[in-house]
Amino acid sequence: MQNDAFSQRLEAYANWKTEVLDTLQAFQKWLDEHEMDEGETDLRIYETMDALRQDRLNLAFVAEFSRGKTELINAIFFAGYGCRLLPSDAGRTTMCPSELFYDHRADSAYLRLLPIETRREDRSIADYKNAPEHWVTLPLNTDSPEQMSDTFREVIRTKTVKLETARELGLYDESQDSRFQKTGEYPEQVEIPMWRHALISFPHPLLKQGLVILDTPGLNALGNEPELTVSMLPSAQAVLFVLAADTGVTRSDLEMWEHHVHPLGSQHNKHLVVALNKIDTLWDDLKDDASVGQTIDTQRRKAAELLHVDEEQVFPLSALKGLAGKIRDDEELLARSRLPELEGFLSNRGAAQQAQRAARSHPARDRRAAERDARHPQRPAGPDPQGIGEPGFAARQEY
Ligand SMILES: Nc1nc2c(ncn2[C@@H]2O[C@H](COP(=O)(O)OP(=O)(O)OP(=O)(O)O)[C@@H](O)[C@H]2O)c(=O)[nH]1
Ligand SMILES: [Mg+2]
Repeated sequence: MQNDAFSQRLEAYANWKTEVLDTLQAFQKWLDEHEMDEGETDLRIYETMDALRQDRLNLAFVAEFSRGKTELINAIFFAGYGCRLLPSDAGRTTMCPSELFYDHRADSAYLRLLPIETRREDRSIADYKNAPEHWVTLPLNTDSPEQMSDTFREVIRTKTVKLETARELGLYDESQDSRFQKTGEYPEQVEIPMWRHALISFPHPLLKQGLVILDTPGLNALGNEPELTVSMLPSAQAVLFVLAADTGVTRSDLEMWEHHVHPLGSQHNKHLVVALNKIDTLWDDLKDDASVGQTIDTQRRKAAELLHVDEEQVFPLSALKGLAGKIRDDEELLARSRLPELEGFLSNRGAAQQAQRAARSHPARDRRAAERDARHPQRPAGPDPQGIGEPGFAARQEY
């Protein structure tokens, strides 16, 4: 993973956090030794340390199906495992939103799946996260990338149910059924996802440092699971919208961008990045590099115009070749995939945003802490010795 600019920056940020935490701890000890510790100062230090420990970077991948979201996640984050870790296939693949993070409280890595039938209950995914008994837990053997990639295939599982059942679960809509639109006939059986949500915890260095990745399924997912658009995406610091160079910007890409993604930038002030994936489909042995480059530039300009974003926000790349380049240690292929350009951008923005957020969060917390101090003069329970507070299953989870 030595080529991975993103992991290097995130690691640098994690090291910076550790240094600040050590300094704060030393400062507190010094105050104690000199009997200068006052309740308010003590609490301020505690809150600052807590804010640093809880700080997470949420990165969401959103796009129509088959644009290469999952392949891009594999290429940016998991090439170090030497294989395609998350399932990425032709057609509709990822069937439920999948969150990847590191659960510091769990003894070992796991994949937890929320059955699709929970859609019958009027209960949010966030609420279910506090009720582990409703999830199916599968262990992940982190020593075996093959076993992990096999287990991850659960997130693409579907099952066939009667039309009634699909309707009850809110998973059949005749206006979206092209066969019904053509023939006017309802199907007897409908294929639906097996799971509603997946939580994946494993000790990848980036996830350990507080990165949370959200992979979303393409087709209809944003309409089917309102929690995605209402809370999960708005709580991400950055949203990566993926287009494919072989299809260009289609009508459904545009619809998704205009209804679900672009508003996140304007209303929630999220950082939006566009990946123009699959540029390898434009590579042509009969053309020289310069004219292939021109074709890619034209696609990039058109995509930027249609989405009304700056051209610099659109990153032409090939996730497939980037992944292959990293796995095979082929520097030339990796450079040609242009994946490092996106990684460089993400690492600069990601680390900068985290540092800003951590710094910004202190004054308000300090005020709250001081108020609490006045009400309850005793010090709260000591900080989490593990270092990074609660993980995905805990009440702290921001989604
Ligand atoms: N040629 C080429 N194919 C790619 C690239 N990235 C992904 N693909 C292929 O495109 C198909 C879809 O990729 P996925 O990663 O499953 O796409 P997705 O956006 O996650 O799709 P859903 O999970 O269905 O929403 C797979 O066959 C990938 O191998 C790329 O850069 N170049
Ligand atoms: Mg996918």
